[in-house]
Amino acid sequence: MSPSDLVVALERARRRTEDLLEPLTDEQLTQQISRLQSPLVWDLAHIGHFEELWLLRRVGGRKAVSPEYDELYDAFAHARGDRARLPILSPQPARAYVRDVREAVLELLPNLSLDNGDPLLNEGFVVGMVVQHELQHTETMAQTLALAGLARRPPVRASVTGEVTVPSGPFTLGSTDPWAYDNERPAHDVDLAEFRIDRALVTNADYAAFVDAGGYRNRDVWSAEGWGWRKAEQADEPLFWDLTALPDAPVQHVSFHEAEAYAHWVGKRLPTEPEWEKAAKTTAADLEHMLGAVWQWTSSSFGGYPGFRAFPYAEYSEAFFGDEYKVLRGGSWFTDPLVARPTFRNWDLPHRRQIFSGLRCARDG
Ligand code: AVJ
Ligand code: FE
Repeated sequence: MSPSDLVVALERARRRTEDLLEPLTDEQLTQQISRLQSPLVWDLAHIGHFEELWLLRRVGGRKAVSPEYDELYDAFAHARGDRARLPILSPQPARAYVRDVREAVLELLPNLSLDNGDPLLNEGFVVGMVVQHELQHTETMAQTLALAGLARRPPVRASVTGEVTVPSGPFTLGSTDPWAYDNERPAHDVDLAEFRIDRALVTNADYAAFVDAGGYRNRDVWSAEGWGWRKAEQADEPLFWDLTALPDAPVQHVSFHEAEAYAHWVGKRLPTEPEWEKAAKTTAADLEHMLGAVWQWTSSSFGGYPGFRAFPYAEYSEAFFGDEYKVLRGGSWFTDPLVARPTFRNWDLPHRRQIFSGLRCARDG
């Protein structure tokens, strides 16, 4: 990674942010579109604040631009649904802030030594982290736009059927990529029993058969927690379920509970995280849309690999370890290819479905 590669990556992420926000009015940027999401202008300034914090302050030794931003743009300090009421920057000053931070970063970058033994700088890790953070927030903002009825997705279509058998045996779970997150490390060998995994994602037509067959009233295919969610939410179809949607496009905006119930209904199950990654690494040629179509729910809770060490901060991954969060794999149609890698681990609460989430079924071999 040379400094100019880092500049290219930073600029690509910024282009995606600008392309997404450019057509929006100040009203759309500042309003609380949903309690589930931040106002878009919060995400924007938070992107700048994260960049300021890690690149200008931690690496560059600069003083804070404005000390109150540390609390205003701390994702743990206020729930998403409360952020519109905070004294956050309005669109014009937010744009100016992120632009000024970036300008200072571009001045700083050529003077950085990327192999001085500091793990934060090794291979440009911290710049990669800032780039990925921005790209992840652009997807969060795209979810907000989906809730506002403003997100369109390109028509990805399933074109294969059947399953692939993944033979038993060891494979390497995790990543040695210098830009991988702490939760992808350390890479380690895992031995799995034989399993089968569907070559295609579950489509709208597949899922419509489940809805039409009364799947949402069929207690037997839901977990206890899933059934409780379904009743409380009065869910009877996916979020934004659109009967005019392409029947052979992957279903999206399903919760973990819905994904699990669907898989049970067809006599299958969700893949575990290691199964998903082994399929992606060893049989990808036989599988369609492993990356970049819809996030795929796995049956696994989010946790650290053996020997996990939080780096460079515990609030990225470790704060979310435990039974509460389920892991999604593969990236969505919106996810930048830098993030949608076979080892990347996303996670969310099992009832969330404003995310671009679908599923692929698996079963024992
Ligand atoms: C990995 C998508 C769950 O949005 O909470 C953004 C990514 N971390 N800023 C999230 C993240 C810090 C994270 N997810
Ligand atoms: Fe963030």
